[in-house]
Amino acid sequence: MPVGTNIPATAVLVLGAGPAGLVLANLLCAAGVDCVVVERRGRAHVEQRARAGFLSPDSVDVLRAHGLDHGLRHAGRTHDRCEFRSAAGRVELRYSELGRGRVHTVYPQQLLVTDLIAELLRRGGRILFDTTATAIGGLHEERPWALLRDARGAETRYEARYLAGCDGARGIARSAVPAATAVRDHGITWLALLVQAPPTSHSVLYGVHGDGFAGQMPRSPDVTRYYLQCDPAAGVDDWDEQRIWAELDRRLDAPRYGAPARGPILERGLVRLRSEILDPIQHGRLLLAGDAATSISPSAAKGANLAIAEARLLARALTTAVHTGDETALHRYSADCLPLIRRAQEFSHWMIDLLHPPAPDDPEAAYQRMLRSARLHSLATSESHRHFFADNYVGI
Ligand code: RFL
Repeated sequence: MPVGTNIPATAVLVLGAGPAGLVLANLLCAAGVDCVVVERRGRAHVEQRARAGFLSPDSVDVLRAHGLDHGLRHAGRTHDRCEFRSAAGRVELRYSELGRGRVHTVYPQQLLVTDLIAELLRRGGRILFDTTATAIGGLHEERPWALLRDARGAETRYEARYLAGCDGARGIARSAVPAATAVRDHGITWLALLVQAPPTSHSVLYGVHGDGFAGQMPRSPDVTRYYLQCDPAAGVDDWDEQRIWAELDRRLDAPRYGAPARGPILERGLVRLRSEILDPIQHGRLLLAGDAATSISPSAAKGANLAIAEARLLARALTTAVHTGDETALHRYSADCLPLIRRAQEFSHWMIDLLHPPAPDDPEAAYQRMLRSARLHSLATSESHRHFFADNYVGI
């Protein structure tokens, strides 16, 4: 805390209480680095926001090593297989038997966020809920700052030695980094559904259908996520329940393999597949992590895992900088993260190409379809392709 000033201050001001911000703050707190998390939403909202569910072994290792795996140990379920269904039949990959034999742990993101908040508060960390960072500045000065507006509209200037931009793909932090951006709008939209029903299969199901992708991912013993590729111009209301179940049945080939489990639809939303990568992911004393640093399509379940990996690297670099004044690791942060981000992007893109049919007006549609079936054939028949898949799917 600064002496002789009314301006509140901390060593690290973390913008955003998603997986990136909360893992970072927990690690900083455990290392004795003073930090404050600012979250524009209320606690109940972030603790109920259902998104990702698949944690990589690396993410689980980070959480375990830092005492953040209590809930995960009790309610997380290991998951080791996925299945592609297409007109050519089905290809099952048990990745516990492939690559390095590693598996996913299924643990819904909202439960992880709930655990991380509880643990941070237990460690004495501070979170300002219902508080929005409306501006940031002083990034090249000793004391960068953020302007914070609370739920009543009162504004406070908050200072820190470093700002961590963990405020997601639409936050304010990324726009303050004058980075080169590489962007791809895939022109693909998914209808994302959360359904009160147990998953029908032990596998993640990928329906590789000529009319569009359909997916089924387990979330908990009685909740399943479904995805349906839909017309990018469509709205959520264009899909009534009858149409949703009919399309899931068709694209996941219910006549051959059985119908996906039905149940009340708890939540529905649209996800536009868009990828963006910033380079660098830091500017002065502002450092980005998670979706703020890179937007990645959910096709390969990499977003939350990247967020955790970056938070770990950032926590280490910030701890050294705050405790010793040595900023060497901090200056290298972006260069350390980018190879990881690029690999995750590349594999997600590989998945996007595999899962989605070419656009109807694509003059090279026939060629694209041929590539898709060759890729599926390789996964069915080539041991090295199966290992490549397992390594990238579970790893990175
Ligand atoms: P988050 O989780 O978006 O958190 C950012 C937080 O910042 C807050 N915020 C602000 N706070 C203060 N001031 C401001 N100005 C602020 N602006 C924003 C927000 O309220 C929010 O709480 O980002 P973070 O921490 O980087 O975590 C990233 C992950 O949430 C994201 O990558 C994943 O959810 C992506 N994702 C998946 N990732 C996986 O690894 N596996 C999956 O299976 C998976 N499935 C998914 C997904 C994302 C989805 N959607 C809807 C985006 C499924 C879906 C449907």
